[in-house]
Amino acid sequence: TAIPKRDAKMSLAYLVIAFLAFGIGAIAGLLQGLVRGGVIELPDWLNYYQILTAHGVLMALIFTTFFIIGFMYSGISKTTGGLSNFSFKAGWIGWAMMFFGTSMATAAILLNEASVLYTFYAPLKATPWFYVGAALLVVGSWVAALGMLVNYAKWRKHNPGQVSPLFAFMTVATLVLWLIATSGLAVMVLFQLIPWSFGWVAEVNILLSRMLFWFFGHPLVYFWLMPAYIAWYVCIPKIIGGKVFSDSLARLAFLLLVLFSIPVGFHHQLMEPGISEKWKFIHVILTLAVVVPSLLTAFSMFAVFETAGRRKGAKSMFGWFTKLPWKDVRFFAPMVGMLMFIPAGLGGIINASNQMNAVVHNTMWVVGHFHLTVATSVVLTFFGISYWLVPALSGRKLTKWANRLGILQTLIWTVGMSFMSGAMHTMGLQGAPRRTDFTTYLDSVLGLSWMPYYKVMAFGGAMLFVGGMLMIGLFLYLLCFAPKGQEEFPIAELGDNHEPTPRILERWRVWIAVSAVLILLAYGYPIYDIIQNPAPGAPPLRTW
Ligand code: HAS
Repeated sequence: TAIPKRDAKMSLAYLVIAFLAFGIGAIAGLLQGLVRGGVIELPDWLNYYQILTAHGVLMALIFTTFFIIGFMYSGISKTTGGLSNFSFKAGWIGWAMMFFGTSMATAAILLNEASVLYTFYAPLKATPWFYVGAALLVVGSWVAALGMLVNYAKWRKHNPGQVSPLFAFMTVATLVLWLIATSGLAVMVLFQLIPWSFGWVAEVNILLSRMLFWFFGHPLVYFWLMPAYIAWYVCIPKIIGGKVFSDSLARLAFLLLVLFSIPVGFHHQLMEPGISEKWKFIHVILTLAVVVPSLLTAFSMFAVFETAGRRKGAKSMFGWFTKLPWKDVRFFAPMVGMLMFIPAGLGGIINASNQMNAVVHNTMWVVGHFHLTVATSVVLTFFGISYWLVPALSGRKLTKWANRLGILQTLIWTVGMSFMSGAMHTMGLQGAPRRTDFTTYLDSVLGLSWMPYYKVMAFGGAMLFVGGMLMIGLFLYLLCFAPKGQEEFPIAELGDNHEPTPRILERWRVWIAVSAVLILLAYGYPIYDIIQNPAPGAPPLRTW
C-alpha cells in the first residue's frame, strides 16, 4: 500500500529541513577544512569556533534528527496502515517546535553568541536562547516520538497476538533509546545551563554537566545508527531481491542496542580525572558489550547477501558477490556505508580500550573516527534512503541518469572522506589536537609538521563539499522535477525458513526495566558521588 498523501507531505517537510541544515553545515565544513589547512583565513567577523559549532550542530544534531524522524514517520505510516489523526497532528506539532528551536539555536550560533561546540556542556557558555532553542528541539522530538508510539500502540491493539511489523518495532526501539537518552540532556539544559546562562545561579557543577551530556551523547550516536540499521535490515533485502534473514535476530540486535548504549558514557570521559577507574572499567565492559549487536548485524547482512545471491543462481563460495545490484544506487550507497563501517567500528573498539584511549583522546583521530561512522556509514545510508524515499513521497521516479549521478555522488563522497578521515586518523596518532584553530598554535614548528596531513584533509573536505552539493541537487530534483510516477518503498518479507519470533522480544516493559537497572548500576553511584563530593572549585550541592 502507498503512503497516504498527507503523511507523505509531513515526512517530506522533515526531510526538507534536514537537507537545508545539511547545506549550511556543508559550507561551514568546507570553510573549516580550508582554515585548518592554512588555505584561507577567516575574516574578523567570523571565528573558527563559530563555524565549528555551526558545522557540528547542523550536521550532527539537526540534519540527523530531522532526517531520522521524517524517515521513521514514513515507515510507520507505510507499515501500520497510515497515521491516525493524533499521530499526524503530533508529527506536525513536533516539526514546528523543532523548526522553531533549530532556528533559534542556529541564529545564536551565526551571531557568535553560542560558539560552544556541538557538545555544549559547561564551562563554555552560550546565550540562554541557544539552550532554549535546544530544549525546544528536544521537546519537539518528544512530541513527534509520541505520535509514532501511539500509532504503533494502536496497531498492536487492533492486531492482538500478532508480531508487529519489523520496521515499526525498530522505530519504537530507536525512540525508546532517544527518550531515555535525551532525559539526561534535558536535566543538564533545564537545571544547569539555562539557569546559569540567564545568571540565576552563579556556578554549575561542570563535571556533572559533562556526565549528563555523555549520558546523552553516546546513545545519540546509536540514535543515528539505528535508522541506518533499519534500512539495512528491512529495506536493503528487498532492493537486492532477497528476504529478511531472521526477524528474531534483528529484534534482538535492536534490544541490545537499547540496553547497552546508555550505560557507557564514561568511555568519552576515560581521561576525566574526576571519575574513578572502577566506574570507568564498568563502562568499558559495557562498551564492548554494545559492539555485539553490530557484529550480529554484520553477520546478518552477509547472510542476506549470500542467500539472495544463491537464489539468483550463484554457485561458488563468493559467487553471490557478483549477483548484487552494484549499479543500483539504492543498494550501492548504503553498501559502501557498510563496508566503511568495518574500519570505523574497529576504530571505535580502539577508542574504547582504556589505555589506547590515552593515545587518541582529544586528537584528530577521534574526528576521523566519527567522520567514518556517522558521516560515512550512516550518512551514505541516509543518502541511499533518500534516492528512493524522496520520490516515493513526492510521487516521482528515480530516473536512470539520477541513479547514475547518485553513484557518482557516492564515489565522490567516499573518496573525499577516505582522504579526509585517513589524514585525520594519521595525524591524530602523531598528536594533532582536535578543535584547534590554525592560528592558535598550529603555525608552530610542531604544528607545521602536521601540515601535509591538514592539506590532504582540506582536499578531502573540498571533495565532500562537491559531493554534498550534488546530493542537494539530486534531492531537489527528486522532490520537484523528476518525472511523475510511483517509486517503491522497499519493505522486505521474512525469509522462508524463519521461526516464530519469541513474544518476549516485544515486551517493552521488561526491556525498559532492564535498561533502567543497567543505568542505575552504571550511573547511580557516580552521580550521587559528584553531587555529594563535588570536585575542588565546583559549587556546593544547593546549586548542583
Ligand atoms: Fe564512537 C567517540 C567508541 C561506534 C560516533 N564516536 C565518538 C564520537 C562520535 C562517535 C561522534 O570508547 C566523538 C564524540 C565527541 O565529539 O567527543 N564508537 C565506539 C565504539 C563503537 C562506536 C566501541 N561511534 C560509533 C558509531 C558512531 C560513533 C556507530 C556514529 C554513528 N567512540 C567510541 C569511543 C569514543 C568515541 C570510546 C570516545 C573517544 C574519545 O576519547 O573522545 C562501536 O559501536 C562500533 C561497533 C561496530 C563494529 C563494526 C561492525 C560492522 C558492520 C558492517 C559489516 C559490513 C558488511 C558489508 C555487512 C564492530 C555492521 C559486507 C559487504 C560486502 C560487499 C560483502
